[in-house]
Amino acid sequence: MRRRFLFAKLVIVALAAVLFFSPAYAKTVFKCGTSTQPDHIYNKAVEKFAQIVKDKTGGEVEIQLFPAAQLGSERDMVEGLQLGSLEMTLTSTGPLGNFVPQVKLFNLPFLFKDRKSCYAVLDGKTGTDIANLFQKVGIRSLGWFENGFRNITNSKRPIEKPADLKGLKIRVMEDDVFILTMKALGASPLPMAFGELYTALEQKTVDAQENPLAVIYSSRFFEVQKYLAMTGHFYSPAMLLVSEQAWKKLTPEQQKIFSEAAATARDYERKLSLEADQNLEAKLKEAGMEITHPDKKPFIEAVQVVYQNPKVIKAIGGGNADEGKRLIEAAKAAAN
Ligand code: EAX
Repeated sequence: MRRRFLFAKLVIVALAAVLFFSPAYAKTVFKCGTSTQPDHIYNKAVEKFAQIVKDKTGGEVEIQLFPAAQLGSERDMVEGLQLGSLEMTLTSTGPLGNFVPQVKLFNLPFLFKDRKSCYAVLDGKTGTDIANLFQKVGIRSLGWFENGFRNITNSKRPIEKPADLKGLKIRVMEDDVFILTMKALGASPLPMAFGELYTALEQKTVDAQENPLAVIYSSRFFEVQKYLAMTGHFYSPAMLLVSEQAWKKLTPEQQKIFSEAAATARDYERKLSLEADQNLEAKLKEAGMEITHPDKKPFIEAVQVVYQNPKVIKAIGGGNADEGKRLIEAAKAAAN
């Protein structure tokens, strides 16, 4: 009798041990960092992604969101993915050209005329081929999300034409395509991490910055910038990225869930981004901003030099100028 009891006890202990150590029950926790404030569309998208992953994996995989550059700048976070010290990030393309130069294609000014043409190129062959290049640098792309069309704010004067930008110190993201574009428009660009931007505007280290309305609003730049010009000069995509080291820890089934959840979260975020563009102009006006709608033609003409810059063309081609030209022409054709 006693022996049988002991046997039953052993079976229970053994079963518990199997359950505890089996990978199916070991909970996987991934951190996902972003640079923007908690109520920005990036974070709503990551929350959506996390919820789908949690539901579909039966709680086996948990995604923890860290917004507002708590885990570092966008560049720091992408480096963290390579090192394996961070599992995920949703980032603008600002720092990405330093890892995969072909991404600079999507940093070109006035490349896309509307959202439809953006999505056609990003979700089509060109965008998919470029996204796949991240695997060569230890990163897995889960697709193109959206930051949005960027507009210029400043504390000095209303902007109606490129000449109004003359001499304005404008913060740009850390990529030469952004620097060259602002120089071509006559402004004085200063690359800087996003996390330092509010203070730099407040202390007048810079006069101006440029971002989509969703960022301008959620980061409360209207408190330190009087003028907003709806230039839409860059379409700024975003990418949901996973460290290759973290990706390999997932089962094939979990990887499939990640890819599907990312597609749903992407569509959701693009919808929020469109709504932000439709609603936030009025809110920023209410918050005291003076808004102008410049004629885009002289801006488009002024930035053509960026398209002709040999360094930019070569980088876009991954070191090959002919390939760079081909990619630019293909994107332009698809975008119009
Ligand atoms: O990704 O750095 C920037 O201006 C970005 O638009 C922002 O961090 C969102």
